[in-house]
Amino acid sequence: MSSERIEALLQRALEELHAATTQDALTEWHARYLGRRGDVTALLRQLGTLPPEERPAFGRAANALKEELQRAYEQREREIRELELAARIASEAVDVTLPGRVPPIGTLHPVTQMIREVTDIFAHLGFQVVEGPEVEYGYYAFDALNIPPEHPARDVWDTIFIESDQKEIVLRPHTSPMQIRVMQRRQPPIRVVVPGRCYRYEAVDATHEWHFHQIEGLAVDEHITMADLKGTLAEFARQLFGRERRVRFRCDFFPFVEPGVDFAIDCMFCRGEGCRVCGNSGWIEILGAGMVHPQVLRNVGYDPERYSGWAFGMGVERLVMLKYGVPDIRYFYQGDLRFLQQFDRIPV
Ligand code: FA5
Repeated sequence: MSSERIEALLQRALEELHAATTQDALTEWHARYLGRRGDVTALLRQLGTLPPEERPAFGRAANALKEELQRAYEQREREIRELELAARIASEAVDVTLPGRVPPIGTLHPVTQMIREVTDIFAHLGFQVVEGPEVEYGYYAFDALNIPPEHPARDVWDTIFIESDQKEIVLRPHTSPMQIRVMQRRQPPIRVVVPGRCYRYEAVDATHEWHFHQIEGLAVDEHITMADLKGTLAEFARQLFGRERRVRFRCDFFPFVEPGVDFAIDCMFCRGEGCRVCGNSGWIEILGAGMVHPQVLRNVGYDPERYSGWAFGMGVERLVMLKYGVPDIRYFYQGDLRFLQQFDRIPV
């Protein structure tokens, strides 16, 4: 074989080596030229077939070719490794200047927000927040509250009964049973508010749910009067609905208070002139309240000659509806995020 052909093989191999741009192409190239069946290996094998006088020169040339290609191969391998690394770094690059994706974290339910707002107001007026059972004995839900078994007022609560045979067990229809539980456990002075779920066997409509929330209030001490009730509720209403609110107390009946009242504020939508929200009366009823009935005090072992007190109970959904103009109570429990996300002031 002439030195021209060795030179031609060298040129061809080097050209193809530079055309290889991946590890795979490089491996293929190596097999083609330097592998066991490669062109250079085949060249070296021809050595034995040459006349002895040509062998040394040919051997030197072929070995030089092999060494040069081996060097070029190693060099190209380094280049390709660097190229591939650079491409990977470019494709996996993270642009740290891009704005982050904020995960949706949800918000507190409007009823939870309102419970916190109301209990905060009362906490600042010196009331403690307590909670009680949703599954309740009939004794606490009715009897101890001066509602005897056959009293027609018992129907008023449209109660869901869990057991009615021996010991009456109900889903509490109001938070008032907690008046009894708190007074049984403690001695006056008592100032508590009790937020919680209530249940009634109710035909559901725009203002009535079968499951809703109330906040009960109870203050018992010596010399507690109706004036304390009026002052406390007026201050509460003004903190929640605005300092300019006017308030109204009218007679009402609940078996566990005497006298009983309903408490209303002037309508904040029409400023008392009369509109759809207040039914053209100019007033919006917020809650029921009254002086704790002497019989209820006796039922928990308090002396009504010494202690007096007042209590109130308000519907939480009703407060949210008033404050934010929600037209239908059913929105609260349908889980529609489009509704709930409007109350995103306080993240969880
Ligand atoms: C009571 O439940 C009395 N326990 C309140 C009370 C406590 C009076 C202490 C005196 C002393 P009433 O049934 O009116 O009262 O319910 C009070 C509030 O709960 C209502 O004004 C209303 O806002 C809310 N409420 C009652 N039923 C429903 C219902 N089905 N869906 C939504 N809210 C309701």
